[in-house]
Amino acid sequence: MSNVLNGGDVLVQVLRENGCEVAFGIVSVHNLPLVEAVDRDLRFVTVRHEAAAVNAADAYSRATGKLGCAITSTGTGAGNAAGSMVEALSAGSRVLHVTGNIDRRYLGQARGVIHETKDQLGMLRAVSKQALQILSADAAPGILRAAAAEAQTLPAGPVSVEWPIDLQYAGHTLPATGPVAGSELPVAGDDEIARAAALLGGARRPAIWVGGGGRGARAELRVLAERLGAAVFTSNAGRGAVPEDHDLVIGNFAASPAGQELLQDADVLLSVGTHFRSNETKSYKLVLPGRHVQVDLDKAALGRSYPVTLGLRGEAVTTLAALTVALPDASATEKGWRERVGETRRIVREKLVENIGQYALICASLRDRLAPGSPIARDVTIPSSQWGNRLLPILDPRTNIFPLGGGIGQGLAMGIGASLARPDVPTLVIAGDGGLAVHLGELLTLAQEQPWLVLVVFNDGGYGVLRNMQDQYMSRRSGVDLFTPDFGALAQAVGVPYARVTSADGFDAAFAAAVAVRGPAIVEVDVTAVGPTPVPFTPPVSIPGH
Ligand SMILES: Cc1ncc(C[n+]2csc(CCOP(=O)(O)OP(=O)(O)O)c2C)c(N)n1
Ligand SMILES: [Mg+2]
Repeated sequence: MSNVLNGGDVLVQVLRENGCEVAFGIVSVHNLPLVEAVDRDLRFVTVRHEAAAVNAADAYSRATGKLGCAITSTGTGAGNAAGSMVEALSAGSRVLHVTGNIDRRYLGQARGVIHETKDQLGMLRAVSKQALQILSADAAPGILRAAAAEAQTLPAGPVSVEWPIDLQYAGHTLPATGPVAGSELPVAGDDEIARAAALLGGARRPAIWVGGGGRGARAELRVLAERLGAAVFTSNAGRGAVPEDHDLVIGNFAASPAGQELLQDADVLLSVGTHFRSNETKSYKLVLPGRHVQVDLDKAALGRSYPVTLGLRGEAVTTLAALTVALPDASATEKGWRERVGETRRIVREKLVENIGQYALICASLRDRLAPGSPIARDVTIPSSQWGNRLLPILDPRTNIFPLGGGIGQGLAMGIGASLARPDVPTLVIAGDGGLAVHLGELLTLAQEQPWLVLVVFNDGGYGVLRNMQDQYMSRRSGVDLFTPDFGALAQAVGVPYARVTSADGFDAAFAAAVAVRGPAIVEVDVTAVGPTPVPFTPPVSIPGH
């Protein structure tokens, strides 16, 4: 059975096959048929910058585990998407990025066709898992399906497709089937599993470190951690893989003093799907236990940042399930280790609460007023880096939405994408005044789409984290003080309810009222009025001489 369709209809079909119901983008002469078809048959969300389209598609994907889709124009439009493609690539997000291209007959001639770019495919290749080119109507369905499949094949990542505009208008025949996401994932051998199980099963003080690659193995991680009585550390990306209200979860606290101590005292570490990224390992100086079993899909990751006793190449779910089955019946775990883990879990949190003073009230209010399944999108601002990325409990990995690559300005669009995927619960966005300003235009998207989303802006009149670094390490401040808008007037201009908070005590009532709006709302926290945290936050990067 086949039908004659234009390119937009084909894209809709491929999105449907992948359970994707929303695409984000900006309409252009170079994507008109795509936008028209998506808007007609699915949902097209007009963002105000192409970077936001990719961020929203990325978070839609993180919040659901499904494919997210961004549609951009040729040249500048595709280029605008690049920074957010870098983020989607860092995070391994399942994003299909479809962009225009000039008419096929003019390709590669540099004759100055509107939107023409020197090497668009090269640019896309540099920021995506894969970049593909459609060069005929016959090839389009196969290429789109292959792109969607590649984006979702583990290790997942964003895939770009460039599509000449004349071909988007052409008639297409859609074959009944096409490529599907790869299911043939590497599986560790029985011997290796047996050796790893013996190492883990013999551990007196076991620990597990979960990265983003372990997010999908929730049940398996929990069973394994409970069987072993293992301390569960996570990277920022691995947060919530075991819910952070679980007794064994230390969480993203490995670099804290008590976290480090526990990790050093552990005798066997099982790490799962992690880069051991610099920010979480004190730039690789964090000491790990002497015996280390590492599980990763990517062979190159095994032993890359830390030596391994045993590296298992395999996908997390199947490998962890096999490991659990192969564990010896009797537990070797030292008496008292579970209690020590519980104690450390308590200490690292208490210590952080001390360091942030009254901001702990804000943190507690956020968790109390949200649903367990509420997406929690965090831009790169002090409240995220200092406590949102650690203390604010993540109960479900799909709610853990943050720019892994550390780029500011992506939080609001991520929140919008996540909230459209989860309209049943309130979404939180934490942003600073600086990060919000990067894509202030997305306030208009927020006003237009009306998702149930509370944007909490921490306003300190500048790039606070860099200001803290300059105060600590440099002789003067530079480039950190910002003109900030009157957020109340701004909220009024876009018709979004707004409240300003000047004390930590006053936050809960304002936030509760904002959540009760069941639509977009903004809460501004006047950081200058609330006051500084007892311990100022500086990021974990090294400065020569310090
Ligand atoms: C795309 C990008 N540009 C620049 C930076 C450097 N940077 C990191 S945090 C930050 C300040 C963010 O300011 P704000 O959102 O107000 O948060 P605050 O630090 O004040 O809490 C900057 C400029 C970055 N991380 N990403
Ligand atoms: Mg700021």
